[in-house]
Amino acid sequence: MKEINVAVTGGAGQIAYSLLPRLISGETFGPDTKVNLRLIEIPQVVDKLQGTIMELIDCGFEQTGKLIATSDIKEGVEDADWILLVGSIPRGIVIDGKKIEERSDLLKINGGIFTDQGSAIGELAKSDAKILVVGNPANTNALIGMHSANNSTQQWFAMTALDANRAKAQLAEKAAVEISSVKNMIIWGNHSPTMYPDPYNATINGASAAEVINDNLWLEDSYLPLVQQRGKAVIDARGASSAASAANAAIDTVKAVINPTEEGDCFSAAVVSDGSYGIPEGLIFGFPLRTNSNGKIEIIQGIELNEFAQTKIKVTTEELESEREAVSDLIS
Ligand code: NAX
Repeated sequence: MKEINVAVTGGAGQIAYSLLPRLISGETFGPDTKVNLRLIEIPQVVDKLQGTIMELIDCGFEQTGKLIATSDIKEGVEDADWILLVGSIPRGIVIDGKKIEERSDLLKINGGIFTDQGSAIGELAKSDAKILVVGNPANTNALIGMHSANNSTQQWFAMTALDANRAKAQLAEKAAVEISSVKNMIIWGNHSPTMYPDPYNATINGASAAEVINDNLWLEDSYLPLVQQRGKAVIDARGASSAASAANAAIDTVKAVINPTEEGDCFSAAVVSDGSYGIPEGLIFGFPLRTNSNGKIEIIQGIELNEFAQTKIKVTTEELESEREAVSDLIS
């Protein structure tokens, strides 16, 4: 069997609990790949990972390689092929007596984590490593990590696949079709309530989803907020943030990156902007992506953006620019 090394931060968190078995079961990297898994946690929590490792062993998957738990990011990411940065400090945590509520404070605190993790990845992970940032604020954490890594052959992504899956599911429900009929779902911009899930370029059985649904009022006034606020709705109902669906979206992203994209479809993730669609270069921005047959990831060009789309994309771009400004000292 081929062997790969996969590192996951936030290994004791709730997303990781759903994610880890699926990384070592053959489902994600294929039945012929043995996965060596490094679970990375903060020192206060790292011992708990021994229990997780026992459970992973007890799953009995033949694709399971060496399992380790560590609080040392360098040990975790050395020679890693894939790094899933799931761990981050949540909003509402109390640090030095102060409750962290402001997005700018959250950006700075997580920024500190992602500079260290980024430089370890840049120095020690494989030269063709792929890095998926799940921990929020995901786009700007990825921006900081990528700058600190300073390794142009590695590739950074921030996760918007959960938003895309949510966006597809709502279109399928409204149109009363199977979810597999919905393709080409693009999440433009930030993984935040300013994201733009694009119903005009999404397709249902090959036709524009907006035309099939034929109800622009619903699309613009109900559908958009429904998708943008879905994370909050899950928290309100469950008393905890999305975990199984977030883990599933991380698996979907890895599979989308390592397998060629079907003709007429795309996948959603945020990557560094090369100026496509007028998005300022260097921002980590949600674009329509495809993986070519040679494994190269490309931003799909030539997607038409109507006036409504342009207004929404402007808002999410401005938010990402202000996040970049808030962490400018970490990326200069
Ligand atoms: P949990 O709080 O259950 O777990 C996070 C874990 O990360 C904790 O065990 C913590 O000890 C660990 N951690 C913190 N700092 C670390 C560091 N420096 N190194 C290693 N581990 C560290 O959160 P969970 O529900 O698993 O969510 C994880 C992150 O995903 C959060 O930031 C959350 O906001 C984000 N999400 C992102 C989504 C997306 O679509 N991009 C959707 C789901 C989720 O909200």
